Amino acid sequence: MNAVQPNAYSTMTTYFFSDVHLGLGTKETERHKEDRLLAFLHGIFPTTDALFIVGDLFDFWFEYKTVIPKGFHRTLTALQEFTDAGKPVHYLAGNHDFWMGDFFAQDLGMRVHFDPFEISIQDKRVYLHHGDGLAENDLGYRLIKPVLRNRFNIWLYRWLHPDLGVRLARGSSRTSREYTSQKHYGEEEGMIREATKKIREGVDIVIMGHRHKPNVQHLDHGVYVNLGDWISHNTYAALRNGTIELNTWEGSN
Ligand SMILES: [Mn+2]
Repeated sequence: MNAVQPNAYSTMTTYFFSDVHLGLGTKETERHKEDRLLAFLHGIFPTTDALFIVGDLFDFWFEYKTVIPKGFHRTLTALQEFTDAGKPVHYLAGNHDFWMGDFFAQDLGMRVHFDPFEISIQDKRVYLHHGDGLAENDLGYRLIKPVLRNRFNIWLYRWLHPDLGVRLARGSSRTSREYTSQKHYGEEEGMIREATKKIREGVDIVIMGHRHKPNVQHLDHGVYVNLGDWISHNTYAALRNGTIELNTWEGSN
């Protein structure tokens, strides 16, 4: 990597994306989606000073002490190029990929977060939350979330054969998506309410995903950004000189 020139530093950018849901569709669809993501990662690489994945990179991720799922090696390698080059990659778990083990931190050198967190970037207070669990009326999910994240349950699940475990999980991931899409849980309202609360506490920028609907909204003295997704929108946020914007990846930088 070239040394950063002092005058080039101002163009250095922090990027955010979420909800790629790798592994969601057919082999063909997923191949194309991963191609788009890789082109994006390759395109932003030179100007990236840090990269944030705001959840649901995978439609389902589960790892064992000695085994990780196949099919995603190109993305994993591309992300490792960032960390190898000294560009920090933060990965905040979403509701589809919170069963991460130590692979991302230990092998890929990423900074893994399992809970929403605040971080200071370019003198801005930035708050990151995947966006799940904020819906007012979704009591079912609020009750099940601690069960799914329970260490003992994860340990038990690990003893299923991976071919069986992954099949079960894919089925339930699909069922929960169909179930959720039929109901109105006030998800968006819950997210905006949480964003407003954070901004009133002094946060400048709130970034979420999960909704699969790109959105930028100014709330009080801050801004709320929903990152959209990489299933149909190919959207990402760029923070440059303290200003955040939501962009669509059009195939070049
Ligand atoms: Mn999600």
